Amino acid sequence: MYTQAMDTLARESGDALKPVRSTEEKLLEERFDARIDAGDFIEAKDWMPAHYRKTLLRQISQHAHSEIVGMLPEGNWVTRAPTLKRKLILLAKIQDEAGHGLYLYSAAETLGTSRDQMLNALHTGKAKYSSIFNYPTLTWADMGTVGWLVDGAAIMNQVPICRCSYAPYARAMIRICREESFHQRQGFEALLTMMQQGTEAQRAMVQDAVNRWWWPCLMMFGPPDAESPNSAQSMRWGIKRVSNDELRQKFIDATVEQAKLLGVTLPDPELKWNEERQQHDHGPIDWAEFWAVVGGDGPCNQERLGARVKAWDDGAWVREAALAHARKHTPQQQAA
Ligand code: BYC
Repeated sequence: MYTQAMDTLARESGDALKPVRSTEEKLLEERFDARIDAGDFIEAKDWMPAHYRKTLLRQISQHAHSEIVGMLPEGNWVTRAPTLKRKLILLAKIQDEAGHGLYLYSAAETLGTSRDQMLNALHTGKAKYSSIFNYPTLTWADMGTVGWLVDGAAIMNQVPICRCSYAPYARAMIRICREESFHQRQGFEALLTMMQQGTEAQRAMVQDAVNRWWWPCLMMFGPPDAESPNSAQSMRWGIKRVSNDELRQKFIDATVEQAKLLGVTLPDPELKWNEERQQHDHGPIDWAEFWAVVGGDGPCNQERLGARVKAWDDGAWVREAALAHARKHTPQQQAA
């Protein structure tokens, strides 16, 4: 609908700018809200408010960027996996993540922004990706811990997105979540092997990895609800179904039990069961650290972005060759 492009701003009394909406647009918005309230899914060609489109594009493209940046800390360990079996599992997981990036970029493209534009935003530091991938993977136990905790947190956050009101995103998430489940289980199993069959040094390596990843994993769910600028509107539109704090709490409650099975300690002396709330209490999260990492000041931000930009530059010849091949096969070329 042409009205989607009519994002005109009119100067009202004073200096405040307010969008002018036609009667038709107001009607469209009412119908859209009614569809959301009825639990309908929105498809790419349906009318949607400009802000809904923008919010989705922001979240889906950030999610896609997280998948492909998330390949880097693991790629670091492919040549050092301890056995052939572990190497194959790790390679499969990393390939899955490339696939997740592709599904998500495709879902975002349905909203009218090209992949090149999204990647440009990533490479120039304008777009965000998950804070978690700005931490280093120092030992082999980090691979198991990333699978167990990082993918575990990702599943907790992503399962509700399978019911996101924007259908192309929801469809992509169903497949992604199935694969994430394998990722989490392989991580847990790798750690269990080290804890039950490993040496004292290997068990200490697992505990050290858990100590380093626990708090950054809790930050993955985003800022507390009261300080989350996007949550209220995203929940209203059914983009987010469960709040940042609720998901974080569910993750903590589930992980405490798994940690007992593994025989590791979670590095929070204040972590304890609260009978009244029927949930675990936990110690304070260092939000200053979170915002520093999100703002570009984490331990590996520069390295991660540098690696992505290099991969893009190194791949220029592939893109050029693919374009040349496509041009050769266009009907005009064939007719000539
Ligand atoms: N890191 O208002 P809020 C994976 C930003 S992939 C960086 O609560 P929202 C995996 C947020 O963007 C993991 N930035 O935002 C892959 C916002 O800034 P802008 C990625 C963060 O969007 C490979 C500001 O803080 N998962 O798991 O309502 C291997 C205020 O936050 C973070 C997804 O992307 C963060 N952790 O909620 C293994 C899932 N948190 O954009 C694993 C989809 C917040 O206004 N995304 N910010 O400048 C979401 O569910 C939501 O976007 C979030 C944030 C819960 C992450």
